[in-house]
Amino acid sequence: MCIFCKIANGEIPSNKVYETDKVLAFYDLEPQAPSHILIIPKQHIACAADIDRSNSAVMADIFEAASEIAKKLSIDSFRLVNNCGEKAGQSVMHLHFHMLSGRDFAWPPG
Ligand code: DGP
Repeated sequence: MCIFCKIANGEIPSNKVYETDKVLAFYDLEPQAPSHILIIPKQHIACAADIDRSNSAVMADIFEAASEIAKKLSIDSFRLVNNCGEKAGQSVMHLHFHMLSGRDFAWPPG
């Protein structure tokens, strides 16, 4: 079982921010911004390239989570980042979105 599946089922503890039956959000262990939250589906999906008709509803749940977290934590600007595949920087092969806030972010990202 992958590390984020273990976090989702409580086997590995995490600092939770938001939870529904479909998604979980918790603080990243290696923060890249003053606030760095990971939003994951509880269902194991390896990466964004594995989203299809059968599981795409979870993307709505993830974006709803981001919106709810922003309201709950009074975050007025944030960046949502998904790394899909090793060359894009994905190190944990369980779909996740980085929700980063609390500093300025460059665009284009480089
Ligand atoms: P990525 O490189 O896009 O696959 O991002 C994976 C992120 O997951 C990285 O920022 C560090 C974080 N991470 C890895 N293991 C753990 C863990 O056990 N707990 C928490 N909270 N974060 C983790």
